Amino acid sequence: MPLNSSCKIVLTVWLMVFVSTAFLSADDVAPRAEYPGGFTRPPSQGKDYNTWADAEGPDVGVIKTDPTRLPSRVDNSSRREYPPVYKQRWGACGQFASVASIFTYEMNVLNGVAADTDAHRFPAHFSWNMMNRAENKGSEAYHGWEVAKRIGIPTAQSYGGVRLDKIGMWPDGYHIWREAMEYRVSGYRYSPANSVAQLNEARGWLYDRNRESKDGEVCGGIFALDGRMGELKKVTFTIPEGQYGAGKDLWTRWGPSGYGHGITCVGYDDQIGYDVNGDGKITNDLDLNGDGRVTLADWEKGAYIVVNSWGPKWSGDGKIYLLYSAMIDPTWKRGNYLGRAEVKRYIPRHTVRVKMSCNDRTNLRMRFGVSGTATATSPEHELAPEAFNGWPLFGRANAGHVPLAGPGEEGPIEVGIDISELIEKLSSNQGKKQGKVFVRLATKEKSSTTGVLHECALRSYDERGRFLGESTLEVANGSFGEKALELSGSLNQEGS
Ligand SMILES: [Ca+2]
Ligand SMILES: [Ca+2]
Repeated sequence: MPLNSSCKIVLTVWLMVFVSTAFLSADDVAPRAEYPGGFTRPPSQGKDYNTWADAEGPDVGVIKTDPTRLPSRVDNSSRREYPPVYKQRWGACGQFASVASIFTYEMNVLNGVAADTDAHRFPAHFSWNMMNRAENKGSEAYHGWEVAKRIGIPTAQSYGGVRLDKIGMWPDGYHIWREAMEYRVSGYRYSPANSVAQLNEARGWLYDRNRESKDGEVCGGIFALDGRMGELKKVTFTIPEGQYGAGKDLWTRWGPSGYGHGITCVGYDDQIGYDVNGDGKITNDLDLNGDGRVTLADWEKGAYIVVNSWGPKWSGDGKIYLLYSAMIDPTWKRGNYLGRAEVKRYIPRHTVRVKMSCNDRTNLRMRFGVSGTATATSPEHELAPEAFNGWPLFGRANAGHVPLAGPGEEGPIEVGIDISELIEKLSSNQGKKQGKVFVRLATKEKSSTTGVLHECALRSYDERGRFLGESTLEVANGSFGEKALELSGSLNQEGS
């Protein structure tokens, strides 16, 4: 197709701006963050919600890097920080990708440890049970990353494994919730991989996070992606004998039908290819889709390395190649994007230890408040933790209309809630926070939900996370329901 004059002008401008970047052409769209739909962030937060706002690393496309530095192959699943290939239980693929694989890998990179023990692995089911309505429901990667932002994720060691045997269970034990607070996501981002420039940014993230580190060892990041899995046999091929990667399986495109499946992109290999159009050659310079241009969509060579949570024996080793060109699929928009997460460690300074029961955890309404005045009768600042207010962040997804502990589990559990953010609003006197703390337990209006508070205590920690002390609030008979239960006490903890 001949270029018309306006295209020629655009082409000239592109060449002027990117003349030093060999890969870019008129068809290339620069790397950028994007929010293509409700699967990339919680719709309740509106279109201005910046999922990368609290991250420290540079945003997608901010740093211009030289793609010629990139090696032809990167496989981060062979690094010690990466956990084993898991076999998922129930429809928790989104959390096996976003938390059990990606969060685990990133946290181990941050901490400099190997994923060789449950103490350095993170469960798929903790975050899943925050949003699956206590049923076998699917999840998005962002659900896990938002749980990790707002609560944290406990290790598989304290949680009782990467997966549990029953859907919808919440952990019983303050120490599990307290541990979770330390392991957090600071930000997450989706970006398209539909042009060569975007592909190079993605390859750069997988190789060295586009930091172009000059000091020896580099360590790349990994991605969540959402594949369409129907009629997979039609798009799965084994690389023939005599070719690079012979015997390995490859997806030439997403399945022609079906629904989304959360999987993990751990690397790439530029040499892997497949003769998609059957002309006897593996090419990147022929127009295979007949649109008159040669773009990434036409490439037969170059593939992502994908880990699937269908077990270590699936496709030989639990992994498969996915052609770069497969990510350009107008019939499967979800499959056009890669999601990354940045993690951080965090030390809470003030928490609440609560032992309680409630016969419908989604109808629970728990609020904490503080006032700087010891004689105050109402709080100046308040905090309503998502998990104990029915997860308004997740819209229709929630933890289910089941008891606090899980389906059929009427008894109390002990949980921990971080209220550092609230206490930090109070002024200090000689390093000690002073004021009054309020606790309000209620239930959703017009519901018949009831609960019983057994124990409620404020805890404080020093800047290294060492326990300083606990002060107990008087609970009285602890019952709440149509009538709210309100407690208060002065903030007079040791060291607080
Ligand atoms: Ca070919
Ligand atoms: Ca083409």
